[in-house]
This record gives sequence, structure tokens and C-alpha cells, in this order.
Amino acid sequence: MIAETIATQFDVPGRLVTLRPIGAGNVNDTYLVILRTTFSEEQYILQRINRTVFKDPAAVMSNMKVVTDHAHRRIASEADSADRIWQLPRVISAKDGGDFVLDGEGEYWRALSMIASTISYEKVSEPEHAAEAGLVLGHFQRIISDFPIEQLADTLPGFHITPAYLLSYDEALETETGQARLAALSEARRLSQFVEARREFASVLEDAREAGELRERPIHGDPKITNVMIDKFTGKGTCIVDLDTVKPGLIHYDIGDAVRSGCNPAGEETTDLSEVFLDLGLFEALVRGYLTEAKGFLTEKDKHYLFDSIRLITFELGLRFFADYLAGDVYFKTNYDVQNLNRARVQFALCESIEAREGKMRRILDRYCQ
Ligand code: GN1
Ligand code: MG
Repeated sequence: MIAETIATQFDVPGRLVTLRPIGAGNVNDTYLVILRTTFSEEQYILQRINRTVFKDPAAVMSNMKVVTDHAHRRIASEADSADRIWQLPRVISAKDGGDFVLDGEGEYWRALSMIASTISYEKVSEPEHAAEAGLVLGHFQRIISDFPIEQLADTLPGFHITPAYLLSYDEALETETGQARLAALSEARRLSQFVEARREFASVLEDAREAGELRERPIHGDPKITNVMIDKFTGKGTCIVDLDTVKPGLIHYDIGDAVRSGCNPAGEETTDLSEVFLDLGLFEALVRGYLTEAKGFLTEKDKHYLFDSIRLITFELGLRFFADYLAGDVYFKTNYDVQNLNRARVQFALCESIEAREGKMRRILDRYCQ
């Protein structure tokens, strides 16, 4: 169903003026909707939830609603002592009172409040930006850290469970498409060797969880740099968006994802591998920002696994992109043929750079964890 007919079904006043696609998400479709009344203009974010990825969109919305309600209460209670106005999108109800609109084709649409006068970037080049990204993630994790995970559904089983992605990768390799794509490019075979050399490492976080060293908490799940909103006037972070993947998990998935996306100045989509590296200046800033907020709720064991989680989540995303390439590009949206292969090459190059900087990164983590 076309977005225009859905856009007027939410509880926002005014007549529809226009609607345009925004954002560069790899999963959902996102639009900015503008409506006008006699005396004002209203803007909100309309999204169609990707049902191939999220099998139970209603559960995604329920998680989002309860967590944002909780976070808004925490933000309000701390407002007087905060150095900024922290924000977080609000779920806008449909006119029928629900958290989403279901169209005639079974697609789920949701509306979220617009965080105005903010901007997000695909890449990071300034340490100040990396520090704000770390601070925003730490702040978000902190204000949801006391939310009971029993009240959150597991909306994406297997999400960030690296050994499970290895299994899907093995399956994709066995398919006809997988075999053909592997045979066609020597670069694909190089990547498969890269994976083989890290098979054992893949279970580092899940082993620690099973051993009782790490425990689940509410997490964001997708704190990549494009999801961190920066105030256009002050340059400070104001919030983190894209709350689909808020669910129980290890906070390590989040910090790993924030570092892999916030400390590689080349971004995820470059095709020039020589530009890809873990920038230690950005890393130090991001860690400083993150731990300012997070130090208080991290255990010694949590801290112990920070480096591994950064290496792992970078490897994992490369593995996810590569497996999707082998499977015929069925999960991540693509604009050109070998895009998922290229995305995998970038993450694996970044993973190598992280491995080469292990000593320095561990020293930085230790310094700010004190
Ligand atoms: C997807 O939709 P988007 O772009 O926010 C993916 C993340 C990846 C990211 C990589 C639900 O996020 O896990 O890290 O692409 N989201 C899901 O760009 O799989
Ligand atoms: Mg997302």
C-alpha cells in the first residue's frame, strides 16, 4: 500500500502536505511526513517495518512502547541535573488507538515523533563526534538498565549470537547460489578463509554468558553512528533512534557495534579498503564518552570482555554481510550487485585493524575503566 494513504491514519493534526523517503537504513523503509494546520506545521517519521526481518512487528512495537515510556520517565526525573535536553522519539498512536497501522497487504506501519534540529552522519571524523556517540549510547543503556527484561520480547531470535550466524553462513555456503558466488570471485574465497581462521573466537561472548560471567540486560541492538542524533546548534548528542532492536541482550553487542561504526573514518560503504582502519583517536574519545555514563553499571567481568566484543561484533557484521551475499542478498537491502560482498570486505578489514591494535585498545579501555 502506498505510504500517502497510511500517513493520515496517525494521531497527528493537519492536512498532509508531503512525504519523502529519508534515512539510509538497511532494513526498514523510512519517510518524513509533513502536515499543516491553520497555524502550524507538524512533522513526524513514518516507517514500514520489514517483515522478512521482524517476524512479529507487533512485539517490536510493544518493546518500543514500554522502553520509551520508561526512558521518558527517567529522562524527566533527571532533567534538572542534566547538561542538555536528552530526547528520545515517542511512539505516536494511530487514530484507532493502536501502536501501528496494518495495511491491506499485511504490512505494519508506525509513526514516531521527529527529533527536530538534529542531524546524523554516516561517518565520523572528529573525536568530539565519537565522544558524543559514546555518551549517547552510555546514557541510553543507563536509563534503560533498570527496566525488567522479562517484560521484553525476543523480537529477533539469534540477533548478535555470532555462533548462530556461523551456522547460517555454513548453510548459505552449501546452497547452489552460495557455491556459484564463491567460485566466481577469488575475493569471496579470501573472505571465506578469513572466517575459517576465526571460527573458534566466534563463541567468546556466548561462552562467557553460558559460564555466568555476563548477563542479559535491555540493549539498543543497533547503535550505529547514523542512529546517533547530534544537535545542529550545540554539536552535542541528544538521542539515539532506530529502536526496533531494543530487547534483552549483552551490552557488549552495543559497545562493539558503536565502536565498529564510530571509529572507522571510511564508513561502512566505502569500496577502498586502504581507507579502512580503527582510528585510535576516535576510539579513545568514544570510550571516554561511553564510560562517563556506563562505568557505574558495568561489572568487572563486563569490562573484561569489552575488547573482545569490539573485535567480535565487527567480525560478526562482516560475516552477516558475507553470508547474505552467498545467500543471494535476501536480508540487507542493496543498490548494486556485489554490495554485500564489499560491505563484508570493509568489516573484515576493520576487524584486522582492530586485531593489530589490540594492545593499544586494551590500554585505553583499562585507563577509562578505572
Ligand atoms: C541493519 O537497518 P539498519 O541499517 O539500522 C542491521 C544491523 C546492522 C546494520 C549495518 C535488524 O541496521 O544489525 O548492524 O544494518 N539491523 C538488523 O549497517 O539486522
Ligand atoms: Mg536498525
